[in-house]
Amino acid sequence: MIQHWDLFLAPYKQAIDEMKVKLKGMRGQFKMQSEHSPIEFVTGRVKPIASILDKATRKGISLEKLEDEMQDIAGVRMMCQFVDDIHRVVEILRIRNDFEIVEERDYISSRKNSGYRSYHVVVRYPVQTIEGEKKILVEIQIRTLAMNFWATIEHSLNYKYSGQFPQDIKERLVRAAEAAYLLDAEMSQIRGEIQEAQAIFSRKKELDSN
Ligand code: 0O2
Repeated sequence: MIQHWDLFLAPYKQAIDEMKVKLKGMRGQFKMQSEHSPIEFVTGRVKPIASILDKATRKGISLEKLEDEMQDIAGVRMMCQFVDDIHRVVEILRIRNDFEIVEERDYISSRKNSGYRSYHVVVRYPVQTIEGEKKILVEIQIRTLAMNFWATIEHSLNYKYSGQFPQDIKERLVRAAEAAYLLDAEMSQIRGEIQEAQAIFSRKKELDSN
């Protein structure tokens, strides 16, 4: 069984490794042009087997249909400083031709009831294997640092309480999501100031290292 999973998950791992290199590369290109990078950092993971099985049961997906019906076995996260950066990143993803966009889910314009905000882009990414090309579904989640902070904390609590939050925790999480929303809004208001400071700081670092 383990061997079967290793074989099944190998192209997903390959897709994540390749996409991380490519998407991190975009950050380097912005830096090279001394432009603000809309991408702060990129992470990726293959969903653990236990979570795949859990989700398959929850959503009634048979194991034979995992490949076509579970869109986030391979997941990439792109973190941005500002909400506007998310839209810039999505536009850049739309013009790339190394994958095909299958679906977009905008949980920023309409957040989930939990308070979750993020922009999801599901893509079909081709990996080259010794048996030929294989197209893999990858879910790219694009979010601000504040959205990521909230989602990471909520995810751990969700695990702790198996999704059954006590009422007070649920309310606090919704309030924390509102605070994260306000933080993003405030940061967007002073975006010009922040970027000017960051440009001065990176020029100074460059001068110091010469
Ligand atoms: P993990 O551990 O991140 O892999 P569903 O799973 O039913 O909510 P669906 O149809 O798979 O939804 O698509 P969706 O909601 O676009 O993407 C699911 C993924 O988005 C989740 O994966 C999380 O990563 C993230 N997500 C969605 N809603 C929430 C939320 O309320 N809180 C947090 N913290 N993350 C969320 P998994 O499989 O849940 O988990």
